Amino acid sequence: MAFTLPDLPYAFDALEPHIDSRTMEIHHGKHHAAYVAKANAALEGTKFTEMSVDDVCQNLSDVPAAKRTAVRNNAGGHANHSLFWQVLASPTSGGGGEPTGELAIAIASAFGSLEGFKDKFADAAATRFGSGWAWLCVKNGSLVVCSTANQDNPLMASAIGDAAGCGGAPILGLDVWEHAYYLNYQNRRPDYINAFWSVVNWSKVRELFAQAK
Ligand code: MN3
Repeated sequence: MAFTLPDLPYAFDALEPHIDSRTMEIHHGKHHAAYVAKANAALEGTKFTEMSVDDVCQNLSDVPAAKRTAVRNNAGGHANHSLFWQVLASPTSGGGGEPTGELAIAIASAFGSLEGFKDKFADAAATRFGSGWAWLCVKNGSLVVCSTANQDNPLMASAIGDAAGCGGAPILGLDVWEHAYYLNYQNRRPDYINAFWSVVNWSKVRELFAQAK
């Protein structure tokens, strides 16, 4: 089965004023849709169309060499954006606030405090040169922060090594490509990163943490 563009789990304007409606519309309907179409084109006629996109990323080294770069970029883009939409929520529907439960305990254990985690994650996002992502991952049962370039992600680690960041399982991601924020924030990436905390869907991150552990 070919990949399909997942619906956004909220309206385009749900994340206003932190992430604007027009950005969401273009980001989901044009950028993410293009990754899906190009991943499908690259994988057409291969066994990889039977896998989940996360499994394709984890098995990237098995993809025929001639297709691997296209799959890295576009299956990566599909996987990354599919996670990204899920870990965001409207501030009026549970977005923002603080993590709870075992996730809160694990964050305090790994980073000293929630603020310690936010500083580390924001630093990874701000210092990623050019386009890429910041991640919170579960690795060997613990939480780690890393970042990757372009549409790479930590699931690709066995195929692309250090370029995949920490090699853990991502449970929170932040897109720092300019297409994710430029309409509203122009060159002010730190302002976008700061606004992100107002729309994080911590209950979803908590669920992904429980699955990944
Ligand atoms: Mn993007």
